[in-house]
Order: sequence, then C-alpha cells, then structure tokens
Amino acid sequence: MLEGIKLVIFDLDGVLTETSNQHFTAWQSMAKKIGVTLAPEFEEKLKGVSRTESLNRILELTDRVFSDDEKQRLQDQKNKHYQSLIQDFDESHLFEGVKPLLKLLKSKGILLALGSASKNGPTLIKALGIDQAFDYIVNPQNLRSKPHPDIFLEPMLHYGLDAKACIGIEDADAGVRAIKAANMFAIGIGNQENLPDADIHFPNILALYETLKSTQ
Ligand code: B16
Ligand code: MG
Repeated sequence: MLEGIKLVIFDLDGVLTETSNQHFTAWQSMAKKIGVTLAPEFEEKLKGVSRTESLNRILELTDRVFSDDEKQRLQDQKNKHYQSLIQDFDESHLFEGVKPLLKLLKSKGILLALGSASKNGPTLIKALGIDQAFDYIVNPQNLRSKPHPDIFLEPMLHYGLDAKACIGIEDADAGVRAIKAANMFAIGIGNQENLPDADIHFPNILALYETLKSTQ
C-alpha cells in the first residue's frame, strides 16, 4: 500500500482522536437555544463539515432568519462550548495505534500532513502530543470545505507531488469524497456502507497500523 507513497494526509476527528461527540454536544445545546432539536442521527451529517457549513445545515431546520452577525455569534458560542469540552484532552485521548503508525511512516521517509476541517486542529494535536510528527498542517480558513478536494490538494501542491504519491485517511463520507476528488488513494476508517467511495477500509487506526507493519 505504501509503494511510491511520499505523503500521507490525516484527517483529525475520527481518525486520530474522537471529538465528534464534543462537536455534536456543543451544536445540540446551541440549536436548543434557537428552538431546534437535533436528532442523534444528525451527528453523522456534521462529520468533516466546516463550522460555518455545519451551522447552515442546522439553520435549514428552522424557518427563522438570522443575520450574518447572529450567525457569527452562534458559531462563536458553539466553538467556545466545544473548546471547553476538549480542554482536558491529552495523549491518553489518542486512538490506539496512532503513535506507532506515525513512527512507522516517518521511518520510511514519508511526509505527514494534517488535513482537518477544524480550525482547532493545531491546538488539538499539540494537546495530544503529536504536533511534532507533522511536516505540514493545512489551514482550512480560506479553502473550500470537504467534499471539495482543496484540503487534500494543498499539501500535495506544497510539496510539488503527484496525486499518485499521496494517501488520504478519513472517517467521514465528505472527507473520503474529497480525497477521491483529489485523485488520491483513500483509506476509510469505517465500513463500506458508511464510506462507499474509499479504496480500502479499516475498522480503526490500530488495524491499519497492524496491516502495514505486517506487510513491510
Ligand atoms: P472547528 P475533521 C471536523 O473535523 C469535524 O468532524 C466537524 O464536525 C467540525 O465541524 C469541523 O472539523 C470544523 O471544526 O469548528 O473546530 O473548526 O474531521 O475534518 O478533523
Ligand atoms: Mg473526521
């Protein structure tokens, strides 16, 4: 799987650690304040989706109209709550297998990039103690959201690589579609049903690491 690979781009939430629950809890309490109830199934719809786009999807559930200022305030409120929910995050919150996987890839001279939609990404990987392992961290600020390929294309273009030399790892359907739109090999953390477009599936990062280790 790693033959000819020079760059691996990691998604964050759902791949390196689990923050989806915290994102969703914060969205649910924000939504409640504007009279919207978010059903548990809605969590899946927000995975890998940017903050602004997530808010837009929630606002589609109400007839109320919000000004740009109000929308900004709602996003800020959600983000503050989310940050409070992840303030205790440390190395123990990393998924099993992440550290050895990063080490294995590095030992092969492969570049590592973080391709997360989250503006909290840099702070979070620092708290998780893995920031030093990454050669490149994508700033999602002015890029189109997944499933557009931008977040995956940026590190590839930065290093002047061909898409065939890059792998993307994702747990969300929007993310897998972004990787495929960038013409890269997509590793899906999940199953065929959730991630129909992924080239290969693993139930978790540990399973991916063990497969790579045994085939080297
Ligand atoms: P923030 P990923 C995504 O992370 C989350 O899955 C998604 O729920 C969240 O809205 C998005 O980051 C933006 O996060 O509000 O922190 O900028 O999966 O792309 O790592
Ligand atoms: Mg994700």
